[in-house]
Amino acid sequence: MKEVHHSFKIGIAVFILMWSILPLKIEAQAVTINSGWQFALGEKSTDSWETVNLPHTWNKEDAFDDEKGYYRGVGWYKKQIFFSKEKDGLIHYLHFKGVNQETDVYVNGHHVGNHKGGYTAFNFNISEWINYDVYNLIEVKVDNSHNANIPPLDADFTFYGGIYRDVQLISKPKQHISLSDFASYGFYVDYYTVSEEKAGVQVKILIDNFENKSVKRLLKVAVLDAENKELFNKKLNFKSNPEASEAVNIKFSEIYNPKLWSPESPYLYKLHIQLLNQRGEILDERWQNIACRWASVDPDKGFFLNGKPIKLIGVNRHQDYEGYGNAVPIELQKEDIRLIKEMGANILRNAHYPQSRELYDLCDELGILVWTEIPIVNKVTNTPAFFEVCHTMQKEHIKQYYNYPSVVMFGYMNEIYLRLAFDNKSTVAEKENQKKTALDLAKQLEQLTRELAPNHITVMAGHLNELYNETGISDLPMLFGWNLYFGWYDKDIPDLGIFLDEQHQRYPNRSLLLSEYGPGADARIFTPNPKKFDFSAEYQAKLHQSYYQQIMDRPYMAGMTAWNFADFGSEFRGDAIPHVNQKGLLQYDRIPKEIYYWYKSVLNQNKPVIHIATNYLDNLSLFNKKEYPVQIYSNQNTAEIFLNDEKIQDVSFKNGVAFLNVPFQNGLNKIKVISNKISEEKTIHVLKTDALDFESFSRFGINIGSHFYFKDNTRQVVFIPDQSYKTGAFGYINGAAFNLSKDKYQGIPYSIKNTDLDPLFQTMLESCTHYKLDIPKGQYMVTLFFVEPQIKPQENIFNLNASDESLEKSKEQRIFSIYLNDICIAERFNMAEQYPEKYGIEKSSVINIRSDEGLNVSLKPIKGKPVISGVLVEKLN
Ligand code: GCB
Repeated sequence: MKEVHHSFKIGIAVFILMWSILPLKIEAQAVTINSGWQFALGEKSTDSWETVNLPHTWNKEDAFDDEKGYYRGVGWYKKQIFFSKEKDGLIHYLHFKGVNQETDVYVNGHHVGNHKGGYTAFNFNISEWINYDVYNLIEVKVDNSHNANIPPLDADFTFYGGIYRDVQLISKPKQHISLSDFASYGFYVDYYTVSEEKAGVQVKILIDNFENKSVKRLLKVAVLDAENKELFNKKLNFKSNPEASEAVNIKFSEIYNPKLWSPESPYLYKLHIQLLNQRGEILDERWQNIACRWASVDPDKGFFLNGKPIKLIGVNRHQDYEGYGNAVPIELQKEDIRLIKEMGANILRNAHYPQSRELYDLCDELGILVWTEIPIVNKVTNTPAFFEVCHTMQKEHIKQYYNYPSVVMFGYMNEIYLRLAFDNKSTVAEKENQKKTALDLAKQLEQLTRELAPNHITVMAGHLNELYNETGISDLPMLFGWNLYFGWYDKDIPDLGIFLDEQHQRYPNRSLLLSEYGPGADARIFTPNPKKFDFSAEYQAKLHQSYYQQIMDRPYMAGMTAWNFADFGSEFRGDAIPHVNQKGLLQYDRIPKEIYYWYKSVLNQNKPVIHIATNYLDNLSLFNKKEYPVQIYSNQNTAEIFLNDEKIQDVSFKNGVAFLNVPFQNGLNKIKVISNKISEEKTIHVLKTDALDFESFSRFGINIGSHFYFKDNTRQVVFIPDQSYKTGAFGYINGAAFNLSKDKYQGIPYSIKNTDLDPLFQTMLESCTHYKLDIPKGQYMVTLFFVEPQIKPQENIFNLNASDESLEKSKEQRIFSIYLNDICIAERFNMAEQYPEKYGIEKSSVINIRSDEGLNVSLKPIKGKPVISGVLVEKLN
């Protein structure tokens, strides 16, 4: 079809003819075809087809198992669809909302199209291949192999393959609102003026005519308010040229004193477009939220909405979900957006790719500003093909997401120099080439974005590296986001402000946002002495609370978006839960971590909030300790604290939090917090003891070589932190905590196979030959936990610094014999030899303690230094 794209200016003389009679509607035009697909992994010649429903991915299991890697290759889907004779004469499209990552579609054996890129929608016109009154075979080949010409090439998230969003069959009369402009909705809404006094809406509508003759048509376009009251309408008669795609521009007069859209008051107007034929039948129609708002950034004063400064505080979001991979039912995903709103966030960065369009609709409705971007992450390929895919992807992205009032920022790159910064193989010339390639692509995409979306803010995010300044890439977008992990991958928490001030001073014309920050946290880990890289709930709280204050103190910062809303899949990671990046404010299954409630209490000023942050503390063991520090989150000023109905303290809240040491009692503890408007009560079980007497408890676990508590949810045991031996207690006689890198992380940041107790194994004591527990006479089951820390360190750019020498030492053997008192339970124990990888090894033995000798664990070295990760003692008799 030829593209005409000239525009009709409608004159004042809008003539109303016979079309004003009540319109009839052409039958349902878009049908979701998610159910009953046949699926085969690998080539389609196979006999093993299974029936699946969409959304679907083939990686929801293998991206989380103990085997390294996940299937990246081809998968086939097929389905038979019946087209009745009445459908002849319509134009049929297959609409794919998201397929990762390269798709080829065949209808009755004919190749109808190819699409590259896993996160934008696409349409194929399949009309010419359809047969009527019979079944038609639709076959879809999907490939998620690494492809040097399709971004993302490399990133910290799992590239699940499959048709993971809905598929629709759309059948339209021969004249319809275009579905061929990069799978946009076929119209683009703009505001020729927008202020508190007045807002003027205009819309460009693309009409496709598939007939080989010119036809007369009527467009009816209306602007309605939130109560569906029509404010304006325009009717335009026009003639569609044969086989042409044409643009119609419609401009409405101004809305005076418009209700402005903002996160506090997300007032939405609506646009209604109808295309009618001469008989008054509706050929096509669209509804769209529209809103009166304008946004800008200022290098000194931050972000402005509707002319007023607002601090952007929110989250990044990945689309995957525990148990589903990326094939997540849309209703579950919408829940995320509601949780983001409920937390009090006013911005969402959809990192690192465009997400389901339904979610942007919800952001419009709820009042969440959106930064949306395409997945050009970590590195680029210097080929024309890669550049072309990037251009097309950004065109699809902008055109598909252009109309959402919530979308104020369009981005196109994340940490594009990450790989380069860690590259110690390329020559100087090759590195210069890589710098230039990324810069060239960024310039092109910046220009493209400004052309296609002149009223949006362009954005990009970079990591902590001078390369962004040196190349000038950070000065291209209107707003530059720093992804900063001070207190995690880099230096310390207070270094954030120092770095930002220095940047602001050096680059006074650059607008800045903190686009990522946050530590990993696991609800099974807690400690009164939180440390970098320990994954404790307390460290997460400490970092977020400080970062928030540092950003609030700096008016030039446009805002901050936490990394990440929820934990997400990243196959190669060795966090406390392997294959999952655990920097979420919520767990992968969307159970909120305590920090979510803290944000709620600082951001949500409308409703009173009180939250006792003890969810992770249940089953706390206190050995020889009087109290444990607890945080209470609230947006109130003060509160009274009661423990088991006795008042213990008055507290006042600063930065949304009050800290108090709770003198827990052995057994059940009821904490109650009352402020004048609101109260909360929590009950937690505590095992409190000053002796290993096994009187009020029958099991005792120690997280050897570590400063944190670790909760084993299966056994319902909390392993307590380690200590040096004290008479009447427990501890190591000798040895020191093992760390692969001194200041970077605790223990070994790797997935431990064959166990879910990764954090217990990941931290350990080295060179300990004697470990002692003063337990009374009796019979016990003693379980010791071991892992060999130095087998096959995997390359993991997000956890490791390439220059770490310790990583080069592979297969360092250690051989030792293990004794419980004088009984040898393992002779010449050699993990490197017995297990090819990092296996979590548990050794259980029954032992009778007959005197006051207690339990002595001896690790007698034969070669190298012995290691041990934990001990669990269970009283039998
Ligand atoms: C980043 C990346 C993000 C990672 C994150 C992390 O800076 O932009 O994709 O997931 O760091 O957790 O390391």
